[in-house]
Amino acid sequence: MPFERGQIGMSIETTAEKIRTMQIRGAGLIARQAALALKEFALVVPASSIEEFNSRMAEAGEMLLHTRPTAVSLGNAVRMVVRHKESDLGVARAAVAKNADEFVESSLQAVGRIGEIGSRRVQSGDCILTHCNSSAALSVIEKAHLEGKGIHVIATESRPRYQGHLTIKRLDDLGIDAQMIVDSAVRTVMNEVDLVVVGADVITASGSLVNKIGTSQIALSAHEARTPFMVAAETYKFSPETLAGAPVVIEERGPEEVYPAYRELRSVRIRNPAFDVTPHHYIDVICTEVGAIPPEMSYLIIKERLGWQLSDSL
Ligand code: RI2
Repeated sequence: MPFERGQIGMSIETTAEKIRTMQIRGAGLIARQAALALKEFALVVPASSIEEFNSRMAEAGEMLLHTRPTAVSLGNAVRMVVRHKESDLGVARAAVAKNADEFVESSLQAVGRIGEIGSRRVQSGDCILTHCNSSAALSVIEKAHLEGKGIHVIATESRPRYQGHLTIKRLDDLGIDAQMIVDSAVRTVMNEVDLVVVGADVITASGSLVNKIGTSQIALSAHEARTPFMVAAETYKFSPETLAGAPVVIEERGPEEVYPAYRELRSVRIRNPAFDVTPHHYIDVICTEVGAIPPEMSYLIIKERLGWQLSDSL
């Protein structure tokens, strides 16, 4: 019998709720926190057989997956953590815990490595525009700053949740020369920008980018101004499901985030799509922990790094 709400394990429910309400946010961080919640759950969940254990783990994974429907990082993390070939219950618990620790460690290393790889493309004195709050994009910016490149940064505020405030706080802590603009000022400043660097929630098999709402407008503006557009993304943000052409679900969040008095409206509906799609031909390079690739090579990441074949997605 499946677990009822309240029984699935505090770590899973609490983590799921924090991810849903964005107290924990950012595609990489939610994946790491989900992995740690699965580890905790695997070590304590009551199970009398390996089959029962596997089915409990699958249920817990499902609960985490449904919190942020767009984030493929969650799906990839859950798959990597719950996968094991053990038949002994105790050994299986330990295997899942080890998978989780390895995922977290490799995820953190990936963010650092992306900084090193991405910063090679930053020139001295560059003005970098970034959107929302991406630890991978900030890793590139931080590394370029630490290398003494004398960069400056323009950060968007990123309505409706103002993740740009987190970005400018980090830039300020690092002592990086930066400015914040409203999202609609991007085109006005684009001629001052040498490089756009953004993070990713999903990279599709064709190399298109799903990222915070507003990213595609920035890419269009960069394209018009001939400004290079870089994506910083760990390989677990590439979507195997898109190999078979599965569409990426774009999360629509509540109207209160955009217009708190929405209940007073009679004929107007507030829409709040959280992400948008930037076609691959607006992207110059995707910096991953295994190297910088043109977006058109995304299929190879899914095949060789994530181990998916076309036949897996039939
Ligand atoms: P890192 C965020 O989503 C932003 O869209 C950001 O670009 C992306 O996750 C990647 O973030 P949200 O959780 O993993 O704010 O690079 O909706 O930190």
